Amino acid sequence: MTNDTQSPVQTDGFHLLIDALKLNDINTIFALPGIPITDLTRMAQGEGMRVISFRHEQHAGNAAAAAGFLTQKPGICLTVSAPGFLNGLTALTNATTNCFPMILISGSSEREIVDLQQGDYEEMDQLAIAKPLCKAAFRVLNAEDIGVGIARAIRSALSGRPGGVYLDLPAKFFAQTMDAEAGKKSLIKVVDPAPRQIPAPDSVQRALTLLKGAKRPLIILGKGAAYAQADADIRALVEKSGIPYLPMSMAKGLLPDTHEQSASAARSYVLPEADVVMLVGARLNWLLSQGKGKTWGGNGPKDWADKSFIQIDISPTEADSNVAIAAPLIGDIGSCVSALLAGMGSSWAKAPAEWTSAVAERKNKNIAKMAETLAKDPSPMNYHSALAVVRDIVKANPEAMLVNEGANALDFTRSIVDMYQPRKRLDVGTWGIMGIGMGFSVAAAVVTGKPVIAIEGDSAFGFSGMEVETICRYNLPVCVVILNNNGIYKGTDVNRGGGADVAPTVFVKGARYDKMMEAFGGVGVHVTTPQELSAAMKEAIASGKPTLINAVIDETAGTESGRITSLNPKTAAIKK
Ligand code: OXT
Ligand code: ADP
Ligand code: MG
Repeated sequence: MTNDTQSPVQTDGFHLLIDALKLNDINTIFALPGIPITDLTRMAQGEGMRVISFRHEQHAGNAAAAAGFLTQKPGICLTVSAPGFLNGLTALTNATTNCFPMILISGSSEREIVDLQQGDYEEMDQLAIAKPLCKAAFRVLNAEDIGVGIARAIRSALSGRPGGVYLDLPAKFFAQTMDAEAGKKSLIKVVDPAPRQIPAPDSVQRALTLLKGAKRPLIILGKGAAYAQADADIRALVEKSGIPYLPMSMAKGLLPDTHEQSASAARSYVLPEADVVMLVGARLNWLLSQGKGKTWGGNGPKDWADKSFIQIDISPTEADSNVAIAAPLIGDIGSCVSALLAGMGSSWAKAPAEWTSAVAERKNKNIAKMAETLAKDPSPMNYHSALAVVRDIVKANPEAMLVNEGANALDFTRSIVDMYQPRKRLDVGTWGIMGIGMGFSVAAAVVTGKPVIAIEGDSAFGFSGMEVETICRYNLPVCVVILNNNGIYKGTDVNRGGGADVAPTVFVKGARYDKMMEAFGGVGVHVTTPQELSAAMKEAIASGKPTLINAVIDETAGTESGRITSLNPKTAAIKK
């Protein structure tokens, strides 16, 4: 029905939302349908968007987060109210923690009923719950406001430090109608959503002066540097300065891990020895021992090491969060790095040879030691002999995406498998969270179209394992390798009470995860040797078929919590 003042053509909340996303070049939605967004998923698909439908919202959310990291556009996750929203919230919060841009759009119950707590279907004050857990949260009540709502969500997710944004859409919004022409006019194409932030010239000079005087400089590249897509300039900065660099896990491949200036294999040497450390998109959080203590050459865990930091970051409040930052360089990484390069001029002296050759000596020793270990072929297969295979496969397929989670399965993969190209490695990130595996894999395949290799601990895989159905449904080129040691960390723990239950960290022995993939029409392979693993991985990559390789490894091989054993609280002196 139309009245005199309306044009005959009407639109509604559903279509305006879809149009607002498409207008901003967002063409993929990671979703799980249900009331009140079922029709939205159908219509979005009908309007030419890619709608990837998941089995659990956390994985749809993780996929959106990974898509955001890879593309510098906010990934979209769409969920139903209360329980669906809550399932997606972990991913939204994790994305915010990781500084990945995403938007969680959730249907919600009617405001009037929620606010009076009258018991609506899936009633929950979702906006209030989301607010402290993400970067920004908005609600749109009227169809005519969705253009502004999407624009604000995009700007909030992308500008400054990227992060997760929540957009609350009560059920009534979707069916609201309005004049189509007026609706079209109400939409906003966001101009320059992540404006460059040019560093102040004096802060560039301060950083250069510090670098120039350094005897033992070190560069640490973090996942912010990978996100920034300033790959050529970052490489130029490293090479022009001649400074050894350490990539954090998701910055691996920004320069090939085989680069002569990579100090990965000399980590425990360069951190305490360096006198000037330049952080590029990396925070001094737990992964870097907060910049203090023995890791950095200090005496006790709280002892500030005797060194100066330069920190390149887009967030002006990041500096001094843990230790004093002598030269904060605030701006976007692309602008900061190019300003440094310009300031270095053509006669910049490379890092002192005494330092670089000392680093090289340590590093080569460690690499030789690692090569010896990798050359062994023990029976049963262990992390090293299995990952030596993965290392070769990734070397032969440098464009492949690598997803990685677990404890030992994570830590050994990080140090054994070299990466050759930027943004090819996705992992547990700042929280060390399990459950990103299949969601990240789906996004990696959908966004890049390249083969995906997911190296998973058997526990880690369990958090998102049901999404192998999603992988099969969309026929994605994902090869999941489960390093199966029958449990969390290892499979040999015992029940200390002597009862019939197995220990809390132990799983069903000899589990056949490969059968899960077969159940949905994918390829399942059970392997026990490196030769079998190699053949199965090669076949998976060549065929592009969804594949799950159950790689049985020595159940005694792992250590508690992998490389972060020291973070486990120690028992007090109470012994039975
Ligand atoms: O210099 P040194 O001599 O020290 O040597 C270092 C390098 O120099 C050297 N290296 C090399 N050598 C030779 N060649 C090369 N190329 C080379 N590269 C490096 O190797 C060593 C190590 O180098 P690295 O790794 O760089 O150095 P380091 O000191 O380890 O770095 C410190 C860190 C902190 C940066 C690093 O360790 C790191 O990034 N760690 C991340 C750890 C992490 O996030 N772990 C995940 C969480 S563990 C735990 O929480 C788990 N849970 C609980 C749980 C979680 N997380 N989430 C949720 C939602 N619920 C519960 C669970 C359930 S893990 C887990 C499951 C575990 O079981 P699985 O079955 O899945 O896995 P398995 O363990 O396999 O059974
Ligand atoms: P890692 O875990 O790899 O050490 P972190 O997640 O701790 O990395 O740090 C990433 C940092 O990068 C964050 O402090 C974030 O503010 C910053 N960052 C993200 N994107 C940019 C960008 N485009 N320019 C500058 N800094 C950025
Ligand atoms: Mg395990």
